[in-house]
Amino acid sequence: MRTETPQTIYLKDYLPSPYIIDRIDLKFELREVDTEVEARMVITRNPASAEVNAPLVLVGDALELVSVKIDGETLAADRYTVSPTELVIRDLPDSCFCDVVTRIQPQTNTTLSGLYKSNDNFYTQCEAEGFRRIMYYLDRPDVMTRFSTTIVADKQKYPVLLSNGNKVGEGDSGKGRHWVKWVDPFRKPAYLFALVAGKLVVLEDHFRTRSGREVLLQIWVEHGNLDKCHHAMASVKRAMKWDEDRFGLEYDLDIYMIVAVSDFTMGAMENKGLNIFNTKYVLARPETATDWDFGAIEAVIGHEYFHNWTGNRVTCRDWFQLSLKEGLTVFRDQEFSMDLGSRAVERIDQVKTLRSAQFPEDAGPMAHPIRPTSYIEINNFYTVTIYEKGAEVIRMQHTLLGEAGFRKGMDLYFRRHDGQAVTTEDFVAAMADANGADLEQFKRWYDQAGTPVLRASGQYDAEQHCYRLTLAQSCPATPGQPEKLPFHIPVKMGLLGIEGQTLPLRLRGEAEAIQGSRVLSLTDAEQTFEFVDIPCQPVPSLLQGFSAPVKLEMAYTDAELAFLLAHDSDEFNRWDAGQKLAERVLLALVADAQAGRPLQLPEHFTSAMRQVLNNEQLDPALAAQALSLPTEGWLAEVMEVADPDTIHQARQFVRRKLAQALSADWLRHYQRLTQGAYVWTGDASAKRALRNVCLSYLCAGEQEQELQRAHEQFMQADNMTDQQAALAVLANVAHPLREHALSHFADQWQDEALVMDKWLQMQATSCLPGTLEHVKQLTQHRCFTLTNPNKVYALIRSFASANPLHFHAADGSGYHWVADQVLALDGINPQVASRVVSAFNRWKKYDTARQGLMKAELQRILAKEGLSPDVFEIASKALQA
Ligand code: B3K
Ligand code: ZN
Repeated sequence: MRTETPQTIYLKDYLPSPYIIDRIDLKFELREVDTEVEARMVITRNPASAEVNAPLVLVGDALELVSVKIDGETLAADRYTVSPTELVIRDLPDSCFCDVVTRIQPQTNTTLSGLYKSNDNFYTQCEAEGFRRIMYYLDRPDVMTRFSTTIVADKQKYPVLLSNGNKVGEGDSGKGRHWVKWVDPFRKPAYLFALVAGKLVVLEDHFRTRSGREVLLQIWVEHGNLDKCHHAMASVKRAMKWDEDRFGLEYDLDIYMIVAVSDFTMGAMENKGLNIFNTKYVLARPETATDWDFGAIEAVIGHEYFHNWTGNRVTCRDWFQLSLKEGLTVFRDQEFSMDLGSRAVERIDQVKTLRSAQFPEDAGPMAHPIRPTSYIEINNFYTVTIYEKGAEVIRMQHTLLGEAGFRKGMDLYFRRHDGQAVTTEDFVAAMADANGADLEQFKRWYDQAGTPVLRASGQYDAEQHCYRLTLAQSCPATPGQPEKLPFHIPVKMGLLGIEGQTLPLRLRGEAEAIQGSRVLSLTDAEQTFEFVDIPCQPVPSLLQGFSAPVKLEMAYTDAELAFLLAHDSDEFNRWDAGQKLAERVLLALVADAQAGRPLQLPEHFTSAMRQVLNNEQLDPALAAQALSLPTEGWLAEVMEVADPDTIHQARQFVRRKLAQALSADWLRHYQRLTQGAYVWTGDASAKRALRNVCLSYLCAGEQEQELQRAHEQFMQADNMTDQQAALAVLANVAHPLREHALSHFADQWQDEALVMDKWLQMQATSCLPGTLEHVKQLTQHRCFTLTNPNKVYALIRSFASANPLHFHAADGSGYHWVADQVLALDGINPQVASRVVSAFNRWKKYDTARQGLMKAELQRILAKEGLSPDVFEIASKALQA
């Protein structure tokens, strides 16, 4: 057992820092064994702090102090105390120079936080609290400082030396070393500091901002990757243009750099002027990256670029405000992708993520409001709740205020807070003040965790020709929040007439009807809305475009769902109606299988799917989404007690039956959707998506001829989208073609790390018997290493989080192996370990035998001597709940 329990940090304890750091001049001596970092800081008392005699407490993490001086004088030993985590200096003047030198070991830093090495180059990652692994500092986001950085290093080994801002000088330092100095003119918190040094090559381009500033764009990558940077570069330019057009926001430095690194815990990092990216979100060629990858790169490039205003120019006061920058920036990258692609299809993907990852988080032991009130390890709060639910909360404000109102709010937010570190309250205040809107009740979305349930019921009064829609809300208890107050929920809706036409909407008391959809504001626990002049019983289309992150419950008949799937003017709701229908069918089959009843696929479902498939007017991307069944993970979430074996059986049954019933249709469309050479356009990728859904159904019956077809596609594909789709099919069948394709793929792509990640992932998520043993063997494959997060995510986390059948094997073997990996990873990279251990969070969803097995593994993890606070927080909260 650990000896001391890690400390909890509370929002209510926030106090302004007693000191501020006006500027910091850093100098790095990068060396082969260790690195020396010198800092000259200008430190003054903070007039906003009430603590007048407080000592200066600079935080560190695993630091070794070499020297400390105040105003040029070496400090007497009684003026300070030092440990690897703290440097405390007493009796400071009101303003002083503080010179500190530390020694660090980037070469052995496997946490990938602070300064570390990857493939012989140096990189940094300072968010959230990595800067303290470099220098004793006021490492908190409300301390905003002007930085300069001098890097000194071996010229041969590290020809490229980068940091934030503009390069102001460079030269020779003798003995084969050279130096470069960078100055960042913008004040920033330390989490936005970055340094890169090494052998890299660059793709350059330019962007002229709308006010005429010429910006140099650079993408730095390791040798051999230059041909995979063009999509990323095009995405940067699209993002810069879009932010000007949609939000009037321009870039503010003369240079914008992106560096791609293969060892990186997250997706990317928005360091001022020097974004550092996981290679996964930069490198792409049609042969190595899928349509999904291309879209994700565009979105992440957009996301990091958009942070320059929402995050960097206006930053967070403290880490409880993380969603201030993340929710807002996700909303902005979502809108970017929607404006450039298909709004409905993008929205479907967003909601799939929300439902499959955020709803479970909100229903589990880690449930937290988008502005949490406490944490043990802030890195555990880079969650789907802070990010994706955070974006939904911004989206609801957009829905309530409209595009023009939202823009007014954004403009005011920047007018008031540019250059400041602020709170989510400040954001909502800007939105409300700019529009004269009352968002007081709305703010509960920031404070209350849990996914609200929205119950809807309708009643048609044929005599009065009116339709009464009753909406009721409730929200389940979450850890620390037994009771919830009603939320302000925007419910976008429409009513469909008998032919599927949208009916004009006039609420009783209103003078005029609204054509099409409207947004109802639900603020009470229950409210009834009465629509007049409704000629006949309508079918309501509720929560259009998923206007709020809630679970909608409405007693639709199967026929009504099929009707909405066929006719709803809101494309998102068409898809959603189809998913609801599929969910019902699947859950009924699970119940039948559990009771030992014979399984039968209802004809109405087959015919609804046939209609979707054969409706050539429909966007193929939308059809592909509508023809895909809810995942096993989602079905587990909606069951009272999840039964992974039966869920898998029922879902496979439906796939086989649809394969048979529509076999001629799948084939016809598969052939119809053949295309020429690969291009990444919305239209071409939509067709590929649908064609690959057809292939997957064609193979669901595992007939020789169809598997040969998949194999042929696998061998002939000129792009990774088609090759991977075919391999994903083959990876799930016990057939010699599987082995052939997997080994062919490994030979073909052995030198492409990102492609090998796909290879690992497809095997980790296979439903075939023996998958766990196979995954264990793959940990010995030469492409695999526990020190690279992408590899861990591809193999271990995919197994734990995306292979419910095998992770939840009734004998506990999946749990046991994953727990072993968590323990091994904890000593290497606690942030990665903590993401993997989260797979145990939903243990309460399962039967008592599985619950016992999962709890035992969590206890075994918690018993580890010296367990990281990261894993401790997740595992202990899981067991407490
Ligand atoms: N802000 C970074 C995340 C930093 C990760 C900290 N462990 C990525 C992003 O949201 O853009
Ligand atoms: Zn972000």
